[in-house]
Amino acid sequence: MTDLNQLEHDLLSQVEAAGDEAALESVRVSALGKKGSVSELLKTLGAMSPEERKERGPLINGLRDKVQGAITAKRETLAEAALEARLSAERIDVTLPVPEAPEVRGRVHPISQVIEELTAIFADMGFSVAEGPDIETDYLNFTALNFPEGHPAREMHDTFFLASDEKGERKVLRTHTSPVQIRTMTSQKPPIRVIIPGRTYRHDSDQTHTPMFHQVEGLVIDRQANIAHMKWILEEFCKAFFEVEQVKMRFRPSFFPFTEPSAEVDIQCSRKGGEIRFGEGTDWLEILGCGMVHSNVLRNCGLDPDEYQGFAWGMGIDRIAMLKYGMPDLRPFFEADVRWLNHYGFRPLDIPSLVSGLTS
Ligand code: 2NL
Repeated sequence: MTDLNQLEHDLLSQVEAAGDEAALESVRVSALGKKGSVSELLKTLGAMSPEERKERGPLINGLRDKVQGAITAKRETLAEAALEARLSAERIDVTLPVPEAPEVRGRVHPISQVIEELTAIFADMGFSVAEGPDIETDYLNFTALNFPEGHPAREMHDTFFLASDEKGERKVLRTHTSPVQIRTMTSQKPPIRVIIPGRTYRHDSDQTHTPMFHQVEGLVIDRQANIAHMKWILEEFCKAFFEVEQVKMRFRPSFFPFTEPSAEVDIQCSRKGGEIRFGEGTDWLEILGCGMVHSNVLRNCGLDPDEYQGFAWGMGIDRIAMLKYGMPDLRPFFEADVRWLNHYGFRPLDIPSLVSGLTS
């Protein structure tokens, strides 16, 4: 029976050579499937004489059993090998340290933190937050704010000028956030209570100036909004922001084109031992500028100065962040050094609020 022996030898070596379950399955189909080589042999038994069947039957059935057995054994071997491979590929060392989750490892930049704090304080007083583009028209950045055409104040701002647009209008990187107040006054009806935090740009760079810096401005417009309201709001803000019970403030007469009268505001502080403390001491520190909105600005926004008045103020966010958190140098704010951020940054899940505390 050399043909049967040959077939057995071929099939068993094919089973042995099968490298994976799919290859093994195709060997099984080619031998034991409906049209498989062994199945075809089994079909021939029906047409045989009883004697021949008696002789060939056990041989062919034996071949089938042998091939079936070899396939079953090989399948187990392959399954074990696959499991072994998976176990070693997915091996983990449970003794390694657990990496910290991003919300644990990450830090919030002090500027973002201070913006969150400002927003929490002014939101509590009924203010909303407005934002606008960094690139503004010359009109919104200067003209609408009562800077006369060709006035040196435009140059004083160390403006970054951009190419004119298709209508020939000169564009600038905004030198303050005030254009957003103009946008607010022309698009909303009073009463207006809004703060505008954002990036601002001036061509200036030294130990205390960076070409990009952050400002927050506030604006209140109503029929009777007056200086007393402004002083109260600014005092409440300073107490909440510097987290002290009392602050003394000093309003010095000043000049801005967009306010009349205008003032610069100092808060009392002590500088004992090189550390600034607010609400005590005999020194003064300038923290903001403010004033009653100029009637020309109101008119430029379509508001009748006989019907509406209001006040506005502006301060440098980077500066008040440095003061509050005792950071001596402005430049690392924008150097993206993770060591600095790890030291001065804030935990992302400690969200500032007046209820839980600004800085927990
Ligand atoms: C400062 C001074 C100030 C304003 C900003 C303002 C805006 C409009 C109308 C009137 Cl639309 N005023 N803003 C007013 C006074 C001062 O900023 O020293 N900032 C760093």
